[in-house]
Amino acid sequence: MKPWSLRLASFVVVVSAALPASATPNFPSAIQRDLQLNAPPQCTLCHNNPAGGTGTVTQPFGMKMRSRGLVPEDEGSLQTALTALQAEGSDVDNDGVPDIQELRLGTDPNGAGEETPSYGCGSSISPVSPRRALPDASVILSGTLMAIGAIFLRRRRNARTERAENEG
Ligand SMILES: [Ca+2]
Repeated sequence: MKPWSLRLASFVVVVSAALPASATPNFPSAIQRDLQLNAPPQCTLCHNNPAGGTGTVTQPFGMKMRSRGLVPEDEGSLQTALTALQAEGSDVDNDGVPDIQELRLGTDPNGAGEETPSYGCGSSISPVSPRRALPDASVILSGTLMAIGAIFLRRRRNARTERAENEG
């Protein structure tokens, strides 16, 4: 039987793996750099929520980028997909203004609103929803599990030390 600390470590690894992945954090700044935008686009350019995660790329622009080879965590695939959309003049909201041009103009290529807010992943410019500025639940849960694990390991070590002192 495995020591309980190994079982705890396994549990933390399994729970962490099961948590939803966040949006690829470098993509907004990479898009800003590649298209020479004044500010990085929000994660909701591609994801259906500001925190992102697996299965949340449901925005038309994000789906189009994926159809042109975009994969998470791969800036090369991001550049390839942006180049493809620009070359084909993609216009996912069919308003006559190509997606890449909309990004440069600061408008939302998905047609959802007047403009793309100019802040990165997880940020919020709306003072009415301050909870968006909080870390996402997976970060809080992972941190809590690690803290609990550290407390248990310390208690076990202290108990061993105490036992050794009593015996010796
Ligand atoms: Ca458009």
